[in-house]
Amino acid sequence: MKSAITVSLVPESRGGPFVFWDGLEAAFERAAALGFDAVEIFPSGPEAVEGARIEGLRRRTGLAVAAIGTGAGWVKHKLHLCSPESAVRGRARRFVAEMIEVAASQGAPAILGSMQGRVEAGVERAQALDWLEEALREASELARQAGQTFLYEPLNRYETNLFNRQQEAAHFLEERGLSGVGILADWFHMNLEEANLGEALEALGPRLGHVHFADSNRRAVGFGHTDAGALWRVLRRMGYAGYLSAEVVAWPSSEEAAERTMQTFRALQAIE
Ligand code: LER
Ligand code: MN
Repeated sequence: MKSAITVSLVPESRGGPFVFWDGLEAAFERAAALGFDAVEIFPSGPEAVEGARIEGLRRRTGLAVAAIGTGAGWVKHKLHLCSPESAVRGRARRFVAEMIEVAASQGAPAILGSMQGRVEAGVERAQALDWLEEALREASELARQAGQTFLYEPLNRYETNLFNRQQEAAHFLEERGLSGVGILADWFHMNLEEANLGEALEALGPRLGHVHFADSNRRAVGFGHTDAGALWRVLRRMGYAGYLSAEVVAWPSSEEAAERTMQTFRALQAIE
């Protein structure tokens, strides 16, 4: 398993679950110094992750880009894929498509988190799920053409009413034949929604594409009460070889959250 740490480039997401806030360069450098394998980026839009600058940082530090979040489409522009307004859904789909392309150019998958939206008042659930299916099909096809998977993240009940539990999302993807979509299991959301985190992870099998590595309180793993050792054993048994990416609040500071994450990661790696 590989380690990653998040950086937000979106001032409007201040206070959100991201470790680094002071730009790409500082994030890559601190992550490299602490021994992380990769950085996960939450950018304001496709232009923020284009081209030579990130390639230069990747080369200089030897780090990869683990994944790129699309949530700024919601945070900044209030776009989402299940909006009752077709023009908003269209803009949301274009935003996601552009993010998939820039992510793929950095060798990374894009994530559908907040941009999935919700079943809005006055919309039938079946209709919203059809919109979600259509958007996931388009996104995963684009990602496939670019040699990537596309990641779908079930969120807790306070953030969406689409799918809150891992198995509900996995069944939906299965039933709709969305084989190019991987699931992003965020341990913070899981802690709120799952009866048993280990069983929920294990049931995902090869669908599991990425992990948001967060403790029960959304602080760095080691600062809450999630049994990380038990989950690590489950992931190892599953043969999971992807990222554990720290999407956590910068508590008590960015530096201490990053250090604690790496300390925990090393301790997990040492488990027999
Ligand atoms: C939001 O709560 C979250 O977990 C992000 O990864 C999705 O944008
Ligand atoms: Mn997450």
